[in-house]
Amino acid sequence: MTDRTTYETRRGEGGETHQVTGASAGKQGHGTLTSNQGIPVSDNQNSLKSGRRGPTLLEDFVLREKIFHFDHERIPERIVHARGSAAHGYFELTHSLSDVTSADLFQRVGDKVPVFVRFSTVAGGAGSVDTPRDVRGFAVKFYTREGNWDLVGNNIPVFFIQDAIKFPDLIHAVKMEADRAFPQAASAHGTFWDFVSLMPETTHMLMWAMSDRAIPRSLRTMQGFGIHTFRFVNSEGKSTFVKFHWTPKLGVQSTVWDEALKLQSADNDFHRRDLWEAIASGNFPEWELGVQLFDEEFAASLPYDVLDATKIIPEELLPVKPVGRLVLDRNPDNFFAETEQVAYCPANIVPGIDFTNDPLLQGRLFSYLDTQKSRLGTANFHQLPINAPKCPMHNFQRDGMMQMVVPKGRANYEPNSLDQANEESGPRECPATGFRSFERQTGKEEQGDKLRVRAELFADHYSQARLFWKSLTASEQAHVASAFVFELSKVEFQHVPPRMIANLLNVDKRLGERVAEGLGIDLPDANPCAREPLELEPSPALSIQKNMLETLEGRKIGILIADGTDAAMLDQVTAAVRAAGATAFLVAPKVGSVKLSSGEAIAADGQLAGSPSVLFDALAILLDEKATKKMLSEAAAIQWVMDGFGHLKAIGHTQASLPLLQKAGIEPDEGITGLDAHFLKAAAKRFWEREPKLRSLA
Ligand code: HDD
Repeated sequence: MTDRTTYETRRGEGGETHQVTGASAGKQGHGTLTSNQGIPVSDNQNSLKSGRRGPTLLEDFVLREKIFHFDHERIPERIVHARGSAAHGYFELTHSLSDVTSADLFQRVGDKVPVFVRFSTVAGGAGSVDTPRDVRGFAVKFYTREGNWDLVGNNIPVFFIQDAIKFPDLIHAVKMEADRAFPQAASAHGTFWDFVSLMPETTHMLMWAMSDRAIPRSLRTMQGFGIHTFRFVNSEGKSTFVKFHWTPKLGVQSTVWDEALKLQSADNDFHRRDLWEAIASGNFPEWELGVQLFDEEFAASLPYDVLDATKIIPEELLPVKPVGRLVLDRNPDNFFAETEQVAYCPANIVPGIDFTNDPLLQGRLFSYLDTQKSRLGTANFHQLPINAPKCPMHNFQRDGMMQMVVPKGRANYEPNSLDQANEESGPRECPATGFRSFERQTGKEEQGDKLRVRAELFADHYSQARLFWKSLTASEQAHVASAFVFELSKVEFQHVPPRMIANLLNVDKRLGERVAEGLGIDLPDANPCAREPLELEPSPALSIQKNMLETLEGRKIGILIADGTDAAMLDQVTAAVRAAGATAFLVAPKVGSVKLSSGEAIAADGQLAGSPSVLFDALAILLDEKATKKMLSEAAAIQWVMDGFGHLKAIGHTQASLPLLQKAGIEPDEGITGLDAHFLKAAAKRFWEREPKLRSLA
């Protein structure tokens, strides 16, 4: 809506400004509904008709404009990463990197730059669920004083393929199948496994994608990675290789597979809602940015290629140096204008940062700019508020569809000799501060004949897949093996699972055997390796379970109450949960009113059937004897407890609620507690050791 009292029109060469003033300007204030032309609307309920029961008239411009605009509300969704959620925030520098980069945002400790961060799934459409097994995008736009820098990464530090030329094939294979348009948001289908089993370079990433990393509990508990090796360049022009890592303050947390599946029906928007609510309630999600810095000599000493995006550098070998914090403190004002229209591009870099020859990165530098033209429809997409730099921007690019800027003056070319004093001649390049590509003295490998080849060490497809496998706990390994079984069990091409297992045998013999046993098929021979795998040292930093933070901060505790619940105990439990930094969410059979033991009636936060226990990190059951008896014939209550137990969560309960636990088949263990301090400690954990008693894993 246009505020007509301040609306300005610009006219003529001189660009004088005319304000709409006078008595008529004030007639419609902020509250008046208008058309897009600013014409006040008298009736927004009825179209214009000829007679009471007659036809609608073509002259009804109010109706036509409204429907015309509605018809064009959607833009093409992203070909990948279509489903996403985003937030505003800032990046604050905690350690200066001025020795290795001239990038302005890395100079002065305490400096903050605004950011917009979008998290996403990869395979599903914009309306798909939040919790499929999938890689998560982690894209950060830094609005620095020297222009926008986009670090467009994922929550897994490696990628499926080594060369961008394979990206369309990978994405075609993983998305819903071409003829039938299913499955939505799932890699568990024939074409995906057909493709990846033919591409041994995907093996390392598949190990991660089948691990618990691909079923995060919250966007707030994911790591992020820049993946490629980038370059820093300092003020002397010296280059240092760099890999970027985001580490969540709350630690990395994931779900159990059965929980992720059930979350899909419990709440399609589980991650989106969680991010939104955390920010809205002032619990701002936070990550630490860390860098791994190294030189050419170190790179040459590694048995793998740092230009190969299917490889990591273990942090035990090259520590991650903390440099700053990312805080998300503001939800978007409008999902479409910001989250949908934000256009990231790995080619957006600032002076002091540069690319390497990673062939996957090089292909990305073209793809993102290109896709924005098709999504946002015009080369002027950079003018959208969410994409525009927050520093001054001047050049001689002009016109194009949807030009929002009204450039002044005659100079739209350069060089020109128009009057500089009046700034009529426009901006000029600046050799001293402008972006300069790093001038590397290229070696034999980096120049020469035109070749469609890959560098030699790229042929090692299994060493790091094995390293990852060896770094996991037994429970995490069982999850990986079971995920392979689950996914391959959905593949109807009989010849594909054996071929995949033949690759897995090169990672670890037992892994291959376990997947074959889980599927109930014969064990194939291992695939021949292009390069024999190396025995690399495990990296404990890669395990979630080994590094999980035992904290209640940022978690959500589901508290089951009903008529008769002890008021004092409820007070005590909710106060303790809140004091520990978690949210207490009251679940009751009737949401409107629960009559506590004190006679006080309170409202619950959620109704039992609509608030399954998958939504919570730990459960507390505060039922008295009478309520427990009622719940024994309430499927939702039994399922609530059974799932909480099955998803390896702590359950604190009153003595009177014990029969409900028994009915749910729960055998007490360390995670089943009273409602005392022990519960708070248990609620900060998952009880992995419970799992083998509950389900057979591969
Ligand atoms: Fe990509 C979107 C991450 C390889 C082509 N990619 C996209 C997004 C993320 C990534 C997080 C969503 C950004 C947002 O929230 O809007 N992509 C990656 C990572 C890769 C990667 C970490 C490998 C290390 N991507 C990659 C390749 C190509 C693309 C090799 C093509 C050659 N990616 C695109 C794209 C998208 C995209 C088609 C879709 C929407 C968009 O760019 O803006 O251009």
